[in-house]
Amino acid sequence: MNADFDSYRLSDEHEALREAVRDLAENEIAPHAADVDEHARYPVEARDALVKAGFHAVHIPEQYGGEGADELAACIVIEEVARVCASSSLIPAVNGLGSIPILLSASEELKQQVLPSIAQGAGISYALSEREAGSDAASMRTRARRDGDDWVLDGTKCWITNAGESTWYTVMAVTDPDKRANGISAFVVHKDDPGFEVGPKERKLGIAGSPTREIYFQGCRIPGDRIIGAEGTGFKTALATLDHTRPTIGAQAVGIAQGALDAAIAYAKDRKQFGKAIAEFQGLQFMIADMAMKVEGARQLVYVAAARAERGEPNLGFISSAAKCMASDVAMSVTTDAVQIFGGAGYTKDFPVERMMRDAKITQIYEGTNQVQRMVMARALLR
Ligand code: COS
Repeated sequence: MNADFDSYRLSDEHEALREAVRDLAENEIAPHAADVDEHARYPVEARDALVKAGFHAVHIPEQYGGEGADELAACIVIEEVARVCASSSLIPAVNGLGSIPILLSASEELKQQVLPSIAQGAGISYALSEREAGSDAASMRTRARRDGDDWVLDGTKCWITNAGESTWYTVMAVTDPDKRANGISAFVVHKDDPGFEVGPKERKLGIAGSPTREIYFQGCRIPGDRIIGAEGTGFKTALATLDHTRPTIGAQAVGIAQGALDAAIAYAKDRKQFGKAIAEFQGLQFMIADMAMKVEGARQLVYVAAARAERGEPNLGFISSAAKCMASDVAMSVTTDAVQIFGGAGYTKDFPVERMMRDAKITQIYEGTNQVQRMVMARALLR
């Protein structure tokens, strides 16, 4: 583990980016958040606004037509969108998750094939999990076999965020079943490739606006050059990707928590009981102080993790898992407290905090459950 916590500094550009994304989020995303959740519909308004402003995938390098922003900037975008609508924040988050394997390990030709289209607004999903291979991702069964110059994929992936909306899918599949993790390779599949299909939408507790589906490969044939890196390196690429993206889930969690905190503060100042604003009661003041303290602590850890990932430091496992784990636990606790501060009103759909509480829950589960994060941290500490 690297003990160098000499951290990060937000530049004027980062602050300007935050201001611009917050403005867009409040004006163009927030007004639709409740409706997106209520009807479990894809947030097209958010997608269009994010693509138009170039905030849908800021991490794509300039040479592929992207913004070339650093990992801190990507976190700021996700955080600010999540502050008003967690479902919408999955657009930049999943575009990162799907494309980072390509950025880390793909040939220049494959980068040229895929990344410019992401920069222009096409979505890309990440397909690692299967029904029987969740935390134990290396036990996956989806197979890829060579056939002439092509690869042919067979199997089913599940929990695929934004499946059905994405144009591209980064897919991990077994190429050599005798080698377990070292017999897994990564591929890029296009939605129109023959033998590729998406399943029905899962019905979920939260992030209802972001479709989650199974995806099916039935003799799905893709050109040979769509393999990411060398055969057998796909699992390492998948885990190295998570080292970079777990901080972004931390950022999403921080954003959800900040949204709930902001709503709770406004409500506590407005709501009167016993002849005064409930914010004047010390019991609530202490709750609000604790919530803000946790959110700020989580934010700092997320930014440090993102800055270290950006610097390409080795052994990112500890810090990126710590950031994701801590921030998502904070999001769950802060959103639950926000509902408490709203009292009965907080339990209704008239206010956003119940949605934020439901949305927060997934951040403790996806991109590795918080139990897996603790496993990763413990391994790094005890190595
Ligand atoms: N980066 C690159 N390579 C890594 C790595 C990392 N962060 N962590 C491990 N590896 C390598 C290992 O060195 C090993 O290679 P060698 O055999 O050549 O040494 C290989 O990858 C397999 O690693 P390991 O044996 O540790 O794999 P496990 O099967 O024990 O799984 C966990 C490790 C549990 C950490 C992993 O499966 C995991 O993160 N699971 C959760 C999956 C997840 O997050 N799912 C959510 C999907 S995205 S929504």
